[in-house]
Amino acid sequence: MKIDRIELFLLRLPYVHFFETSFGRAYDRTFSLIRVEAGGLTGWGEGVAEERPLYSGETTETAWHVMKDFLIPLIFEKKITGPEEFARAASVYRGNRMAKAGLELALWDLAAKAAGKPLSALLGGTRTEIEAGVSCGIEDSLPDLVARVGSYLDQGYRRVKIKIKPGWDTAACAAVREKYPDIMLQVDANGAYKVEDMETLAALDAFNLLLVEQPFAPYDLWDHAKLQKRMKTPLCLDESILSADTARAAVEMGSCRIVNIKVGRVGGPVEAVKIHDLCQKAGIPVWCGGMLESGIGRAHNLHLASLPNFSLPADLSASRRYYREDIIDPFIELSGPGKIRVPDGLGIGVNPVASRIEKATLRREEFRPS
Ligand code: OSB
Ligand code: MG
Repeated sequence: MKIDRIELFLLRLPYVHFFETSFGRAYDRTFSLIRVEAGGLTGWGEGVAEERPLYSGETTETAWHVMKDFLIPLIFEKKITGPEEFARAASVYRGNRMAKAGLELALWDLAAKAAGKPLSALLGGTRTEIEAGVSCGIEDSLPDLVARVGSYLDQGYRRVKIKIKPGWDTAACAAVREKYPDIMLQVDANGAYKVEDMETLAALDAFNLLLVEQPFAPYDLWDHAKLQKRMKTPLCLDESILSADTARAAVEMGSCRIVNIKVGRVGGPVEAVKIHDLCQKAGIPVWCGGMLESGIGRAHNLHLASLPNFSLPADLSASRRYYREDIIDPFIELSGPGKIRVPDGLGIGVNPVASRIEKATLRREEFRPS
């Protein structure tokens, strides 16, 4: 099915509550949407590159440039119609994984709609409901943090992740554990620590955490391996895992015992499924990470998280955890305590709402084959 038209949108949506990580505090999210049209069908993807190159080296502007000047021309010139063909062709370009992923996601939604199936069926999903978790940012005070964790538990979440950084780690864990000794709890440092901090990190063993996510810099597989030897809590890598090859290296080196998979970070679902399969063979559990996506990106994550080796709760929460006016209808809701149902309609199975997208759009551009 020939692609007739591709449209890029740059959006900004305000968060219901600020989100602070070791990178800093943010009050809203700037991201891109990708819309592809073929034979009367429409596929949607979301680009998770952020305004500033903090989590990754990509930004909304570099991703726009790479999509506009390299990847979209590639689709039209090579008459690409499907996501797997796109992933193969796009691999001639290095890096820029978030740009690649946004387009590949849109092509997956389109392919599933053309096949008359939910996306999960094309990816090899086996679950109809996934375990949902919530990611809690750094707060102004420890009582604020404990109160926020409490409000998420009241809403039905069963697994909580808290962001840590030097100076907001042991005390934050102690404060949450004192009030909630038995909840499923994990922490994420977004690479904020250095080798000199091994002692502080090893002390996190005292808090019965499910995992410690990305304590060191993305490139630093070696120090993660050294730390993992000293800790009984499993380390989990997020930023470090860019591909199936880096996942294999991390697993073989013992840099982690758990892997976080995000489609944006690894270049799209084709690579994400490879990582899932490789980890499954190696006995390494994976879970689906999030980038505070809008409903479109989150729906894609739900389909991916339905694969069998996604065996730990995801960073996937209901629409209202993130945005007052999510851009899909209906909103994503908890389907039971700590659970979200995988949409069973065609493709991603959620409907983008044109008026809400328009309201949040900063820029829009459309492309057609020449
Ligand atoms: O490191 O997992 C992360 C959000 C933006 C960038 C990086 C991360 C996150 C989250 C949010 O933790 C998880 C979610 O989408 O609920
Ligand atoms: Mg993370």
